[in-house]
Amino acid sequence: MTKIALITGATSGIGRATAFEFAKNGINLILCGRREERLQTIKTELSKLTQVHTLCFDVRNNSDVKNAIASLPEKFSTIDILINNAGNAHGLDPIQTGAIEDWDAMMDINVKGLLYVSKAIIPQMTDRKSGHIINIGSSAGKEVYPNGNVYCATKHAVLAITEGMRIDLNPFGIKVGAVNPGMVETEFSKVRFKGNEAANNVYSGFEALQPEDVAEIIQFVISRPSHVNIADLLVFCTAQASSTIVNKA
Ligand code: NDP
Ligand code: 8X3
Repeated sequence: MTKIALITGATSGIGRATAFEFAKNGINLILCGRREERLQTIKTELSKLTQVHTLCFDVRNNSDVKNAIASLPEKFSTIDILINNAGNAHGLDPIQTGAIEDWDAMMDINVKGLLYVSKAIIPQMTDRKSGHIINIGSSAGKEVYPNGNVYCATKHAVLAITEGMRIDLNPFGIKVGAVNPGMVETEFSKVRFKGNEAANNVYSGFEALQPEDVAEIIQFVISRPSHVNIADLLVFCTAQASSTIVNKA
């Protein structure tokens, strides 16, 4: 049976690469993001390989999330795989000078947005007693690094939510797991540094993970036999040993 995956944050980086990887593997796609034009471009490209539906909404707005999921046409309404990927870091400042707007954005998108999307989709999974949820955490959810404070807190929360979901959804046979990458070369740093110069240096001097590397791992995770659930996976590029140790040339 052809599966349907809903991917949040599919307009860029890891989410976009996952959409391409899933399409190659014949999975039908519901692609989400705020940038409608990008969604349409990706839909045009991937429609050659699989069936694609797009949903344009901000994960921060719970009623928009609910309306978007409720609007799905019949043939896309059964979601087998949920990839909770939408998220970003906003700022890299010590706690004493961090901006409230950055903290709000990270909490609202990375934590509350993930919960809103999950809440809109989980009931159909519990009804069917099947489904697979993958939350994109981060190495920042495993350790805290200088100036990472609130971003790290949101990713620690993603890991706690993942464990909570896995426990509560266990009686329903629903798989839940987290994929936690280290540094991946995407638009992540452009968002974190708001387009400032600092964003240009983040991935220089070493070979960072590419979004396609993470997408292949996600494809591996979702393609395990039904009795196998990869609960928690940490992946670094070879040059990275921890959040603060990167072997740069
Ligand atoms: P990108 O900036 O390339 O992509 C982020 C995606 O999230 C975009 O598609 C964006 O879409 C979407 N998004 C952001 N805010 C919202 C919102 N309010 N509502 C809906 N969608 C939103 O970054 P990455 O691909 O790197 O990040 C994806 C995930 O991976 C994030 O959760 C990030 O924390 C995590 N991660 C990233 C790492 C890295 O080093 N890059 C490492 C570890 C984890 P749009 O703007 O169109 O809404
Ligand atoms: C993204 C990786 O090291 O910038 O989650 O926090 S890091």
